[in-house]
Amino acid sequence: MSETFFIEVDCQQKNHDGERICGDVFLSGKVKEEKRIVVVLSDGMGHGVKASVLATLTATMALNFTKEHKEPEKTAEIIMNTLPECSERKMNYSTFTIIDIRYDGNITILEYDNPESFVVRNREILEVQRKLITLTSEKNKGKKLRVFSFKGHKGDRIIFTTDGVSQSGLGTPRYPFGWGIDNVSRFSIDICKQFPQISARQLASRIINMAYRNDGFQSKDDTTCGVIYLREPRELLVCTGPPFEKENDPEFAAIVKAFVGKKIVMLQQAILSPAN
Ligand SMILES: [Mn+2]
Repeated sequence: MSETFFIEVDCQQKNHDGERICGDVFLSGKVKEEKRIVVVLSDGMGHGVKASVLATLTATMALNFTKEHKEPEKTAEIIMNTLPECSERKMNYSTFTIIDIRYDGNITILEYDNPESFVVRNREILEVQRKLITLTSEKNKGKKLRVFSFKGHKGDRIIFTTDGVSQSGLGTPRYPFGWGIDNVSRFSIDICKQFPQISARQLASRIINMAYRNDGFQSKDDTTCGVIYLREPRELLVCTGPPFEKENDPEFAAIVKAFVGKKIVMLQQAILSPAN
């Protein structure tokens, strides 16, 4: 039986110092009929408008191809063939992370050149087996995609960033080689221990703010953190409408009473057994 959870998706960003536009692009989309959510993060090379255009192109293609179930290799090839290539370094102008979440908890993550994403489960980093896909077409020969799948559980948090986060603080005495994704994972675990119910948005904000601090409050790159939190669904009861038929009022009141009563019981249980 699959657990029921709500998929909370959020993303926080800081632009490269002095830029008014972000060169990292985050997109997400629902495929309601298939019970899926696809989330994409792309980092366009450089910063400012040019980076933003490249990343928007990449993210849009990645999102739409993934929605349509195109194979990862094909998606990657099309993106790489569409985008211009840096003439000196023979590198593509943008990177991407694609996360495909099914409501039943089956999650697949595909990465190209972005820092490795990670999953926090029960205050630990979930161990995953990454598979390397090497592209074979003449133009993109040797380029590597990383892919892994896992079954998500209630409480899991998937955290993914651009290199603006992992390389924050680069060259400072504290982090001569940058903050590093291991430190980002440790930091995330600490935050989740401190605030077991922290929302996707708040966790992403804390990570971004720390990266910003590492960079001395002048971001050296566009900095993005996305968080997907498989959380306990929250129930909401909306009561509205004019009282047309008085004789139905007690029934209406009973629904509200039952709902509120259930909430109080749940609240008591939560107080008696705080989440560990
Ligand atoms: Mn970057």
